[in-house]
Amino acid sequence: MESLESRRCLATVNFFPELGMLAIDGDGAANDIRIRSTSADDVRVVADGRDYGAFRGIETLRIRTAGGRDFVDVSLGATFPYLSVALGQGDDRLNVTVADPAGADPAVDPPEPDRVGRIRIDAGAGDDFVDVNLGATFPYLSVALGQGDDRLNVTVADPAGADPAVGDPAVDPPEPDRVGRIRIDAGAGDDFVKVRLPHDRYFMDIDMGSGDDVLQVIVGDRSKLGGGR
Ligand SMILES: [Ca+2]
Ligand SMILES: [Ca+2]
Repeated sequence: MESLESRRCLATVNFFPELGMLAIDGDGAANDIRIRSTSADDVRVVADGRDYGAFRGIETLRIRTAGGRDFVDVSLGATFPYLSVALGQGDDRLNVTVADPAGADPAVDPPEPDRVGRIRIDAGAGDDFVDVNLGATFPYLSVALGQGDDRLNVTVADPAGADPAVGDPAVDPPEPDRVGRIRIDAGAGDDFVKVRLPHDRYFMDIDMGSGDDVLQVIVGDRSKLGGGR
């Protein structure tokens, strides 16, 4: 009987073409959501073991896993502007990887609105583990870890091609849309937050909240840092 109960755990996947929104809603049990771009436009969804195939024309991807110990893995090659993940209660695990578009050179191809840009993560209550790996041209990341002893890793890749941190300002003037913004609210609990950035041209707003917290911010891992603007 118990195995029957657990097999009932099934996320709901709805695509609203008029809104360009793909909404994935978990239930109170442990959901397993895996999302992967299969080409420049297609996003494939596997939820609780069921393959929903590929979706095209997504502008907003909204994932809500509700209670339970949920696992969410999102790996994208940058195809739409808005990603929102709410993990709800429970000790959840979230991996988000958003690569820069293939061959993207931020000096030649500034970020365009048709790529993954704004990312909002709300881990909710529970001891959550959130791992975020971003390409260098993302514009906005907001993470709220909520209550619980949470762990967050954020890594931003080195820019492909010309490095805006060391570019020639005369040829390649700094532009606001090349600088990402990162907001982190760690909430209550004993949290561990680690942020790795390739250069210092990101706006950072970090509130560790109450609890016995650890914050590590590593800017640049090579001596090229400080190459001037
Ligand atoms: Ca759930
Ligand atoms: Ca949670």
